[in-house]
Amino acid sequence: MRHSRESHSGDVPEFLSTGNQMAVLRDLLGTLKGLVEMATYIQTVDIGHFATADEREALTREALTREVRRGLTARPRSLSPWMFYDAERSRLFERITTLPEYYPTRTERAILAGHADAIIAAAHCDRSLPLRLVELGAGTASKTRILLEAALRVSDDVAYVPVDVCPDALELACQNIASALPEVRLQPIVRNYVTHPLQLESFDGSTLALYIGTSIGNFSPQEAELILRNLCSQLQTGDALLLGTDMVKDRRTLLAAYDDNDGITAAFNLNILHRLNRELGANFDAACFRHRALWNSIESRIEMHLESTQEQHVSIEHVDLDVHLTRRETIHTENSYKFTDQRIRTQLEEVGLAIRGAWKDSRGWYTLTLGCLR
Ligand code: AVI
Repeated sequence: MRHSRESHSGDVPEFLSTGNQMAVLRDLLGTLKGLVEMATYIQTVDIGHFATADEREALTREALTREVRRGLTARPRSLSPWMFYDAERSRLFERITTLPEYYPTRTERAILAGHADAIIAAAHCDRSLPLRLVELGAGTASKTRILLEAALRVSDDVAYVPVDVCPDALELACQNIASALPEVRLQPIVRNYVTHPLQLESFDGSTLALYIGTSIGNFSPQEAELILRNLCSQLQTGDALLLGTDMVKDRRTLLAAYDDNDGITAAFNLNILHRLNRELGANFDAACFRHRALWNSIESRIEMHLESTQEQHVSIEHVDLDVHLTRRETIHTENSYKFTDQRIRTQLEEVGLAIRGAWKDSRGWYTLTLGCLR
């Protein structure tokens, strides 16, 4: 099946109707130089000089080309998952979040529902000040609404700054919040916060940054540190970060969450191949690959791979690359790190955050931790 062209890294929301479009454009096209470069996921993509949609699309394709060349010529082979988020992958992820096996989303939602007032009270000590919630990777913001409702119970001046690479998701998030909570001021930012560190406008009040949904788990400890460091550089002393983390637990539960019976996670993983076919002229036959999820207890992470079910040659026309895969050879496509209390503490303390509170579900499967900038 051929998918329509989707929004992805580098796209500008020409249609973004909510919030300040000029601010969004400035943010996206502004200071995009001097970017971080990290071993696996994060690459430099400078879109500062490119104003038109065509130029931005060409640049995104160039980044994809570079990543595919790097990842598919390396041993073991790998592809960075953040490069491949498009509307179809986001749609499949939304389905994953409703699966019986995938507990993180509903567990986090239940913790928020039970403790939103306590979280807001801990983050927003001076109630006379305006409160701003800034969310990295906001998606559709369905869980954030719970926190915004709690914020409105203690303050009548609440702003919400959702940040996401996908304009479609951001538009939906803003529509959802605008219709449910019209009092909240919306300031959406389209940005790939992985490649382009966030730049927030100065704010006369307290800021609560949200990095929930265990998104941090998709990055190595070093990458996670850099993302949190960049985020904290935009906060003032006393501002807070709420971090959502999935905890280490029994192997069976973890594996089931990443290899569900309905094959939705498999489709989410295989979607990478469809995107390479569509955008880079590759000829992957998805039927010749199978989804594999494994628990790496040494690294404390679930790994997702695509395993070649037969010896095969694949050509990727626009990358000018032929790949020979042996039977059982794998392409490593995602990591999802699982946390311990100690690891959360280290991750927060190394970027200058002191833990002010932590909330868990009754099984201890998931933790929301509030860190305050010292
Ligand atoms: C987006 N991220 C937090 C998900 C996770 O659990 O690591 C991505 C995912 N991959 C497969 N299932 C869900």
